[in-house]
Amino acid sequence: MTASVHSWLVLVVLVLVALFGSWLDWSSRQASAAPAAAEQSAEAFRTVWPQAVAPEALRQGQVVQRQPAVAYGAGVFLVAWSDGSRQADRPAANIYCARIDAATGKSLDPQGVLVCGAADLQEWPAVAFDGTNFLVVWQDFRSGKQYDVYAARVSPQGKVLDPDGLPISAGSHNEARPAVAFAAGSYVVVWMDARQYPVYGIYCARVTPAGKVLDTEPIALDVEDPALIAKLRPPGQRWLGEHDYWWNRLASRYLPAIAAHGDGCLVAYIKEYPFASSGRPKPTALLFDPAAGKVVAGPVQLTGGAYSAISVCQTPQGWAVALADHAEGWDLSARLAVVRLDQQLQTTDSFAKPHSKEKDNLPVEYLEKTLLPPGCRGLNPGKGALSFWRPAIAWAGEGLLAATDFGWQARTDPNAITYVIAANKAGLAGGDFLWPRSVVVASTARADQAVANPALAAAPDGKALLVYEHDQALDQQLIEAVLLPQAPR
Ligand SMILES: [Ca+2]
Repeated sequence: MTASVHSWLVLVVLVLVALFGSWLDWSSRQASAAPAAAEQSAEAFRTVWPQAVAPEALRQGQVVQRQPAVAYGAGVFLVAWSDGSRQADRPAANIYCARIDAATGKSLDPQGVLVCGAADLQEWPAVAFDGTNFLVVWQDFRSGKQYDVYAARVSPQGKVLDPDGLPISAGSHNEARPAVAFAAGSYVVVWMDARQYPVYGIYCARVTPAGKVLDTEPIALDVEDPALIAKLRPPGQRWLGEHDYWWNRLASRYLPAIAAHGDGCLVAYIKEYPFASSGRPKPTALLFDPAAGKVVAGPVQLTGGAYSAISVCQTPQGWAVALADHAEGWDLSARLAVVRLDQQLQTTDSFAKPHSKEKDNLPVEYLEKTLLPPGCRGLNPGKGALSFWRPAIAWAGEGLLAATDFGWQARTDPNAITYVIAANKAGLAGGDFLWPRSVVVASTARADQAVANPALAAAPDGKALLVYEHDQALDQQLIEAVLLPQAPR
C-alpha cells in the first residue's frame, strides 16, 4: 500500500466517521424525540390546524353553533351540533351535522346538513355508529312544556334517514342530556330523567339499527329508591316552595356518558351523595348488558373528589373515564384526570379509590403546573364565565387521547381571560400509561371570545378528530375540528 493510497483511505475513513457521527447525532435526536415527551407531543399536534366544520351554514346572516358531538364510521367523522340564535326572547335551535373526511380532515358538508328543524330548542346532541349508519340523539323542547329525547339516523353519505327525528322517550316530564353507544346489535340511548321529580335518575332505551325503539318503557339504570321518595314526599305532592327541602335526603343522578366495548356498555354519570362526608356529587359508573337489557355491575363510585361532567371510552383492558376536577377547598388548581377501569369496574389508580385523600398521584396532570404561562394565578372556576368544563376521551389505536376546556386570568389584567382547549396523548408502556404534558390545541386571548366544549372520536387506525365550539363574535360561533395523528405507542 503506497503512502498516497494510505492517506486517501485515512481521508475516506475520516469522512465516514464524520458522517457516522452526524448520523448518530441526528438519530439520537430522533430517539430522544421518540418517547411520549412534551416536545414530541406538541410537535405532533402542531402539524394540524383547526378548521370550521360548517363555515357556510349561515342563517339570517348568523352562525351560532354549539355543543358539538362526534363519532367515526365508514371513512368519515360525523359531527353534530345545536345550531341556533342568541335571541333570548325567541329561543330557537336545530340539530345540524357535517361529515369530515377521515383521510384529509376536510369538511364534506361546509353548509351543514339539517337533522332536525322542529319548533323551539333542540340541544346537546350525541352520536354513535352501528356499522352502517350513524344515530344522532338530542334533547328536544318541541312540546313547549318539557324536554324529550329524540333521535335520527344519518348515513355516511350525509343523508338524514329520519328527518326531524323519532321520539326515543317523550314522557310528560324532563328527559335530557342523552348519550348513545352501539353494542350487541342495538343502540343504547341513555339520559337523565325527571319522572321521579324532583330527583333525576338515569334511564336508557335500546334502539334497533332500523330506528325502532325496543324499550318503549325505558329501563331504569340507577334511580332513587321509590319507597324513600314515597316516605319523604309530603301528602298531596304540593309544591311547598323553594324553602321546603323535603327532597334533600334524596339523590339525583345526572349527565350520563356511555361507551361500548364488545357486547357491553359502560354508563358513567354524576350522583349526588347528600349524606357523604363531603356532600359533593361523585362520578359513578355501571355496566349495562344490552342483550340482557339489565345492569350487570355497579353502580360504583369512582373517586373521592368533586367533578363536573365526565367522558368515557373503551380501552383494550376495559374502560377509561375522564374527569375535569374542580378541586376542593381553597385549591383552585385545574386537574385533568383519567380513571381506568377493568371489565369488572375495578381500578388500580389510587387517585380513584373512593375517599382517597391522595391528590398527587393523578393518572394525568395538574393543568396549571404545565399549561399556564408564568404570572398567571391559575384558574378561577368560581367566576361564572369560567364555569364550563367538559372533558373528552377516546381510545386512539395505541393510546388514550384526552381533552378538556378551561380558562385562566392573568394576574396583571383581570379583564384578559384566555380560554383554552388542551389535549393530552398517552401511550402504553407495559400496563402503565405514559402521560406527556398536555398541549394547547386552541385558545383565545379576549374575554369576549371563547373556545369550549371539546368532543373526541377515533378511527380504527388511531387517527382522531377533536371538535369544539369557537365563539368569536355575537353572530359568529363555529364548530371547529382538528384531525389528530395516531397516539404514540
Ligand atoms: Ca319529556
